[in-house]
Formats: sequence, C-alpha cells, structure tokens
Amino acid sequence: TKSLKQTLGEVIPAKQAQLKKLKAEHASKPVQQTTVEQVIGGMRGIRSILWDASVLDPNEGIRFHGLSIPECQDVLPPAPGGKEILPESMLWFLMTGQVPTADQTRELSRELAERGELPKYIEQLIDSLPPTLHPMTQLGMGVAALNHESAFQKAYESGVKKTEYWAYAYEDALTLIARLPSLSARIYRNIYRDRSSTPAVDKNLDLVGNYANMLGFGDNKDLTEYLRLYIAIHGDHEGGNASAHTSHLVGSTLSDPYLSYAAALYALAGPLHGLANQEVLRWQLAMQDEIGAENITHDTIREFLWRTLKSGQVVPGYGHGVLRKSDPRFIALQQFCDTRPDLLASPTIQLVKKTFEVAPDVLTEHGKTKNPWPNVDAASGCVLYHYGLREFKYYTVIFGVSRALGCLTQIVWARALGLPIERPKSLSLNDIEKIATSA
Ligand code: FCX
Repeated sequence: TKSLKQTLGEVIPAKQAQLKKLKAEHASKPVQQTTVEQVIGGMRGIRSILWDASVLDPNEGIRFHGLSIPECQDVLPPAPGGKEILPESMLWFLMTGQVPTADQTRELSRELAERGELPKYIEQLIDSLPPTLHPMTQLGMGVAALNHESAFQKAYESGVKKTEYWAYAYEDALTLIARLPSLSARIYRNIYRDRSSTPAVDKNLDLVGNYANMLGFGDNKDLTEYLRLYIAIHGDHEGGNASAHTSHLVGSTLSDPYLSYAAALYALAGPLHGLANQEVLRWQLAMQDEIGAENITHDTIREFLWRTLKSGQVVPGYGHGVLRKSDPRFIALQQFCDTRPDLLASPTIQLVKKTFEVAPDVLTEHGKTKNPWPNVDAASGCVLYHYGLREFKYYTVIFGVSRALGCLTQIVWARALGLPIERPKSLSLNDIEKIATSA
C-alpha cells in the first residue's frame, strides 16, 4: 500500500496546476469589498487566506474536504475494535483529500509510533520547568525546542530547491505530530502526577492509544475513544481562527514547522480561543459551588448566567467568530455521551446539558453576541472530568495535540504551493477616516 508521503506527492501536482491557472487567468478579479467595520473589527469576514483542507459554514459548521463531521464518522477508519475516527485517518484525509484504507491508517499509526519518543534534551528541558508554569506555556516551549531536529531548517540552510521544501516540511510535520503525545504526557505527569515516569511509546498502539497510556488512562477504553474523537474533530477549523492563522503567518516566513506551530499554540492559549476549554469547566464548577449541587435548576442557572454577564465577563463555551448555530463538534461530543449511561448520569455532564438548555435564551436577551449557541468548548471538558482527567488547566494542551493536524497540513501545502510571505496592509486611524469620508 502507498504511504501518506507517496499519496501526497501524487496529489500535489494537480493543485499546483490549479493555482497556476488561477493566477494566470484570474489574478486581478475581486473577491469582495472590505468595509471599515471589518478593518477595525478584527478582520471578521475578510476573505484573505488560502486554506484547502476545511471550510467553515456559519450555519452548517465545519466540513473537511467537503465532508461534514457525521460523514467523516461514516468513512474514516477507527481503531481496531473502536468506533470513533482515528486522528491518523483525519490527518491522512486532511493532507490528501482522500479517505485512507484501514491498512494505510494502521501503517501511519506505526510510523508515528516509530517517531514518537522525545529526545533526551527535551525531557530535561520540560523537567526543569516549575510545575506552577501553565501547561500551555510548557507545551509551546517543548514544541519550539524540538526544532533542534528540524529537517526543513537543515534543508533550507543547505540550499535545497524551493520546489522540494514541502517534503522536508512534511518530515517535520509528522515527527512533531508523533511527539506531541509524549511531550504533552510528560508535562501532565510532571505537574499533576508528582513527576512519575512516562511510559515509553508502544509501537503497537495508535497515536491516542499511546497518549492515553502515557497520561495514565490506558485502561479506560471509553476515555481513549473519546480522546480519538476529540482530537480528530478539533484537528482543523479552516484558516482564519487565531491558531491556524498564526501558524500560517509564521510559516510563511519559512520559519520551520516547529516554530510555526509553537506560535500557534500561544494563540490557542488565549481565553477567547482554545483556553475557553479550561474556562468552561472552571466556570461550570464555580456555578455548582455557588448554587449548591442540590439547588441546580433552570432558574438558578439562569441567575448565575446573568451574574456572569452583569459582571462584564463572557460566558465561556458560547459564541463564535463565524458560526451562527450550535457547533457540530459540540453536537458530536454530546452524541458520544448520549450512548453511554454512565456519562448521562454524571452530574458535571448534566450541568453542562442543563446550562445549554437556558444559555442561548439568556445570551439572546442580553443582546450582544451574534451567536448565542454553544461552541465545541462548552462540551469537551466535562467528559474528561467525568473520566477522572480533572485537571482542567491541562485541557487546552489536548486541543493543542489536535490542532497540529490542520495547522501542519496547511504548512506542508503552503510550501508545496510556493505561497509567499504574508504581508497585509495596515492603515492608520487617519487613513481609514480619509478613505471613509471620501467614499
Ligand atoms: N458571552 C458574553 N458576551 C459575548 C459572548 C459570550 N459568550 N460572545 C460574544 N459576546 C459579546 C462580545 O464580547 C462582544 O461584546 P462587545 O461588543 O462588548 O465587545 C459582542 O458580544 C459581539 O461579539 P460577537 O461578534 O458575537 O463575537 P466575536 O466574533 O467578537 O467573538 C468569541 C467570538 C468566540 C471570541 C466570543 O463569542 C466569546 O468571547 N466567547 C466566549 C469564549 C469562547 O467560548 N471562546 C471559544 C471559541 C471557539 F470555539 C474556539 O476558538 O475554541
């Protein structure tokens, strides 16, 4: 069977030709008109990034190469004996636009396991950090330092031709994806498990099988399946979100994939983006504490929501820059719970469900957010919490293990397509005023 790299090598020429034709025949065609509101409003809705693997529709949510999450769940191979999408299948699909066979997925799992051990100096670096340093800070540091091994950087220094960049970016992408579980598990054990030693990578396990095992949850098959689903569907969310856009921008300077992804992780670590993952649980538990578990009703939740809003804070896990309906990733994670009685009986999961039953109305009445519906972060943490992975400051690290799939896929493609350094134009306040008043 063909490897991922061979398959990718076969699909690249057609895309290169498509891009060349577009440039030759349509370079000066307008895509849209940009308004003042967009320039001063976080560039919302400005169409300005080439990103092939996924597109986000405001109402339908994410599609990966045209397939919705349920469609991906139907066709992308799971682990042997499992049901949920394997992140390896998703990676293959994102990279090539083709659905891998079960054998190809297994082979990719083996290849990742082969590359998965951390170099000694990374272990020493992570072990030297204080356990009070936020896990996301540690993750970014580890990822950046892994660039000691960057094939792309070495190839660039040795003067490799531009047309070959993608192959070296690919090597870095695979090695980084392979090492994220061992790096992330080491951070977890150092901070939350008294620096107990992390098991070695098991060459017979898939990426998440290994991750769960290294975290110390290898015996929990349900949690392992949940992590597979979580990591597969958080993998990519088109190019404009802060982490994806950051890796794209940094990568465009020909900074190597490790440094580009480290930068993306620090965008993910912001509370309006990936950190909402940890914030949701923190906020839901504060709600439970304040109201008292026995007094949780729609009315008491509604009052707590209003207290959050009136104190000027955002309701974490709700709202979105693009989405205008419930996030299909939220729905997929909820469906995972719906088939498991232990999860349905969990007080934390019930609290999240009950919150969802009142929050959209409260946010609509509050009248600020353009989208009162839940995003993926509203649901992702409570299942981890139920299964005993309770250290919610760690949750965004799991998001970080996942988002590498999409960000690194795009870095490989950006090099394959020879995309230039990003350099949009900025304007001063006076410039904007001049343009607006003369229009
Ligand atoms: N609670 C309270 N107010 C909210 C809100 C929420 N959940 N969502 C948006 N608003 C407010 C905004 O703060 C803004 O107020 P302002 O006019 O005083 O500045 C107003 O509503 C309009 O914002 P809107 O255009 O709807 O949303 P943006 O595109 O600016 O921001 C995010 C989108 C996601 C940042 C925003 O909805 C938010 O802060 N949500 C809570 C944090 C969160 O869950 N983030 C995770 C998002 C995502 F899924 C991910 O990246 O992981």
